Amino acid sequence: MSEATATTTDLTRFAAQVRGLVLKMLHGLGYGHFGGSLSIVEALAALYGREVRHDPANPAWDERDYVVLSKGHGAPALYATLALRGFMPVEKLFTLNANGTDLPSHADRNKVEGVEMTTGSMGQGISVAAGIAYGLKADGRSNRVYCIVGDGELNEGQCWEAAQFIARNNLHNLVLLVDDNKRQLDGWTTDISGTANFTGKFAAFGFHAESVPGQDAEAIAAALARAREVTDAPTVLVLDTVKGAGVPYIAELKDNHHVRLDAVGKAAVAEAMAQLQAELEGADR
Ligand SMILES: Cc1ncc(C[n+]2csc(CCOP(=O)(O)OP(=O)(O)O)c2C)c(N)n1
Ligand SMILES: [Mg+2]
Repeated sequence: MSEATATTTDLTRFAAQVRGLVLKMLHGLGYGHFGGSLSIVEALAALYGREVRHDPANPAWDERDYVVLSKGHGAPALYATLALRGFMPVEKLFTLNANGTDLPSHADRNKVEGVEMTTGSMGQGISVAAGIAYGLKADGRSNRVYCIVGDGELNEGQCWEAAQFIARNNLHNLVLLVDDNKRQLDGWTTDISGTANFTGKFAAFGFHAESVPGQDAEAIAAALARAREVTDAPTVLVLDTVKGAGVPYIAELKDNHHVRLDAVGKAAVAEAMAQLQAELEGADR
């Protein structure tokens, strides 16, 4: 099996490695987008561990699949995943946000190999993903496109314009993954934009819509495999996730979107890191 098609048999372990690196990066900095990085760890593990055709030695490979992280502030998790797949040395991760860094806090395609789209302005990535999928389909190519969008991000009208376009053109080569972590920058999504029911909304737009346990990498991988078989509609996977997943201290914070760690927070995150490390080492024995 070539690098390009290598898969990870143990997705749970892969996810734990990604989560551990995210924590190490943000703990070292003392601040960052903890909540929205931690909730997408399993989605990224399923994508890069099993589903996405990629070649770290040739990031621009013609046959690659495309991942667009529309919620660009989740970049630490994407960078960690790419590093573990070999797109960059793991040590480079710890330059996140440093002066002159090539790893800005939001995903940047001009600076990071493997990142397909520069994102951070909510709502734009999904439109770009639609365009990529449209072009690939028009050219009769088999590459697939995956787009991770936030539940709060779906407040943006642009997302629904893109959803109409995706359904109208039956872009079944595209899978949307909604990180339904119930929270956005300034509170609970239902308090801000009303009832969510994303599966119902996307189904009404013409999508094949599934609800998936979003902190279960195997379940996500299975749903992604099912999506390949759906050719009469694009697929959306609404991932039932927790903002700050894997770190109770972060998940329970009132404001966990962008967290600046105080002494208590530093200790709590350090404890979560130690626990993850022990689990990974225990699994090795
Ligand atoms: C167009 C635009 N408006 C506002 C913001 C500020 N902003 C950054 S993240 C965010 C909330 C995102 O919430 P969600 O999509 O639920 O992300 P997550 O829960 O994963 O952090 C907002 C409003 C932005 N980046 N872009
Ligand atoms: Mg959210």
